Amino acid sequence: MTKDIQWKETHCARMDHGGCSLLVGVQDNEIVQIKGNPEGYLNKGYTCFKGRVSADRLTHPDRLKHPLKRIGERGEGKWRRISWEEALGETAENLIRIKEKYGARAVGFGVGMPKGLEHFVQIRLANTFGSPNVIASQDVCHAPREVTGIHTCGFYPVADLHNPTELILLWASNPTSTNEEGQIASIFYEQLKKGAKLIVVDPRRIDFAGRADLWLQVRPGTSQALALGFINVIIEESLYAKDFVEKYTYGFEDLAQHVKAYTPEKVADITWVPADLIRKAARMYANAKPAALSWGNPIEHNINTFDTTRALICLMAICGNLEVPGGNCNAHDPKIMGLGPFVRADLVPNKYKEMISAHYKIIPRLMTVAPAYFRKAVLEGVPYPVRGYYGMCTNPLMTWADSKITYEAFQSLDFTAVAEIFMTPTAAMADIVFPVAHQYEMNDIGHYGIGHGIIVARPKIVDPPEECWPDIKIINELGKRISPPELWYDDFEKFLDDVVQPAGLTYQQFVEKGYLKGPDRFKLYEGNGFKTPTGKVELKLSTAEKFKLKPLPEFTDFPEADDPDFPLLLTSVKSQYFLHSSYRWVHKLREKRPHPRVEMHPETAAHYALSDGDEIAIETKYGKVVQNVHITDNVHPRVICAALGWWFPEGNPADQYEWRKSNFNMLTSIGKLGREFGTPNLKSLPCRIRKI
Ligand SMILES: Nc1nc2c(c(=O)[nH]1)N[C@H]1C(S)=C(S)[C@@H](COP(=O)(O)OP(=O)(O)OC[C@H]3O[C@@H](n4cnc5c(=O)[nH]c(N)nc54)[C@H](O)[C@@H]3O)O[C@H]1N2
Ligand SMILES: Nc1nc2c(c(=O)[nH]1)N[C@H]1C(S)=C(S)[C@@H](COP(=O)(O)OP(=O)(O)OC[C@H]3O[C@@H](n4cnc5c(=O)[nH]c(N)nc54)[C@H](O)[C@@H]3O)O[C@H]1N2
Ligand code: SF4
Ligand SMILES: [Mo]
Repeated sequence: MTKDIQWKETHCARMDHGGCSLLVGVQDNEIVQIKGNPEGYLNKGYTCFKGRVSADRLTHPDRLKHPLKRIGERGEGKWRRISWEEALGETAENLIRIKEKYGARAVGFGVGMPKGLEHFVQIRLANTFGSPNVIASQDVCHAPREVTGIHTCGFYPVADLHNPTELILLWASNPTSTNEEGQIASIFYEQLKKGAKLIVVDPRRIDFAGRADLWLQVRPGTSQALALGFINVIIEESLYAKDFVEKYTYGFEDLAQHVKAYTPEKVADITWVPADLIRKAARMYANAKPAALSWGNPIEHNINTFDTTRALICLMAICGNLEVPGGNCNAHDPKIMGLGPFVRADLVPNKYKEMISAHYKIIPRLMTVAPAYFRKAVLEGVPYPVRGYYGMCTNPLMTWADSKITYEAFQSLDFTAVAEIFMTPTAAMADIVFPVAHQYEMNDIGHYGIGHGIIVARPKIVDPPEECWPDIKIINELGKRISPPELWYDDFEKFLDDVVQPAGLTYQQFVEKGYLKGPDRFKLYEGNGFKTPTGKVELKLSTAEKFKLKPLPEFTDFPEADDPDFPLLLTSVKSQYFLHSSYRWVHKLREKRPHPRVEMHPETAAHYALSDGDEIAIETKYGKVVQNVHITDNVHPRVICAALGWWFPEGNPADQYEWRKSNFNMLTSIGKLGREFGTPNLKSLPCRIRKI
């Protein structure tokens, strides 16, 4: 007899940044239904399709269920099942051998999009092993916003959508697909219902553009010019917050002088946004008190990301929107363990000087190594040899720019271990593959270290397959073998207790609460100033000379020069049905989007005589891929928008599942990088297309 459905509470994860509180129906150790929890702090009952089918990740017959050792060539798809003891032992032996020969820094510890607490336990592993090299996609994901924020105003300014706002300026973000920064789309709808105005800056007509008061269809890769145009209008028309600017900013006169060059007419030429619309939008933003600027990922997807994030923070500041309710705030953490002690940063005190990227004089405060620099170290030995890698929660062959170089780097490494839920093109190149327990199968904490002032409980709901271990357990056991064992726990779940211990809670007590949020604190600057060298918001950076940074944000050129041989501009968006390169193997998701599709305007399609569904080759200077045409007037006739992260789990294992065929990062290059973060151009790439 089957038992009644039991409903358990947890938070969604590993499908985007996560955050929806869920009610999960369980019968006989199997999840039978998932629905939104009306009490959820971030989502208030909302869920998306992929959240509702997320339990299908657990039951796929081809899921990895045993540790594997490669027996064929790298990427040939030949494996032998081994025991955990053997998998951990062999990994430890190899990493220690590399350490003995080249030093601890010759091993890179890889993480992907922060998915859960294991992200930080992995950083701890790098530290206990003694390696300064944590390899992360931060160069294209949030570090530019966070670190530029710290340099400009002393904190990472997050849109406060939990307090009433008069206007949301949604800049390069598509919450109905991505819930960027864990700000669930429902929270935007609520603000709009209560009368907030909306301006959308996006080259595509996203869902929210339909609801917006203004939509600025910006040319990809020109956001910093547009932001400087806004600032020009706001200063020229004297719409800025004079009292705040006078008391709390540094370098206003320099900025004012500097932006004179960015007239709406000039900016219109660069950005394709008509001058009148720039004026109108700038006035609307400046006159709304308060206004929240909710920014997205593409501002970090080109070599000019430092200028872009700087310009946007200057815009928030001169309109007096920093640290006010409904503006852009410093989200204070609840009483939880700080990241530094949790990852044992003290064990590698000279990390910033010793990490690979130190060689490239990156911006201070960026503590992970950009994938571009990691691969140069592997392939060229610059600034020193790097020969080993342990990665989890990441699929670099698909998600790092310049996939051909990624392939070469993974071919060249002496040893690679990967922890995964499913065999991927990257895992296929590993020497050892660890099978992991997944969301719903382990206790976890979400949003730790994300900078939004909240952590959410993700308690275990069902048991994992027998040999699938949570990443934290794998790291804990590996840690005991490759670093001083006393730095690790008998019971790996102690790491969960550690995080909430300062709040006087055990993990189980935290689960009862569901989430912990820090205090709302506004206008702390009135007493303390800003945490910058001048104590003010640095519109002009006082440390520019010392750190060799640009004092003022500027537009110098397009990320890549126009090229008549490549007449179209290529950009991309994240699919609402997948997370980057993940889950093409989940049938209910794949049914929604069976093929990689590239959006193009009807005029463009007509020009190339293309119809919906046609296979086309998309080519940049760097490579070529195949995707299927999807005709829509949501995009500009000169812009095409391709799909990311595509490989084919049903494809030939001996060919690493056709990882080249439709993979967007075959079209990108690491030949040109932004100096501050090591960011490559992922968007705004000149391209051409042809029918196959
Ligand atoms: N061209 C281009 N490149 C991009 C982007 C872009 O917009 N354009 N976006 C960039 C951004 S913002 C990011 S954050 C990165 C993301 O890059 P990645 O983090 O590398 O990509 P994902 O597909 O999110 O995750 C990779 C793997 O994690 C595995 N996984 C999921 N859950 C778990 C788990 O619990 N444990 C373990 N061990 N593995 C798990 C999945 O199966 C998947 O294979 O990509 C970046 N790359
Ligand atoms: N479903 C789903 N959700 C996700 C993810 C996922 O892969 N899938 N990834 C997660 C991660 S790690 C991240 S970082 C976030 C990212 O979340 P978002 O920032 O929302 O993601 P994107 O889809 O990269 O881009 C958002 C919007 O920017 C527009 N855009 C593209 N190029 C440009 C440009 O040059 N200028 C401007 N102004 N806009 C541009 C796109 O048209 C798109 O509508 O999403 C998270 N959530
Ligand atoms: S919006 Fe994100 S957190 Fe919410 S259900 Fe969907 S995938 Fe999960
Ligand atoms: Mo990201």
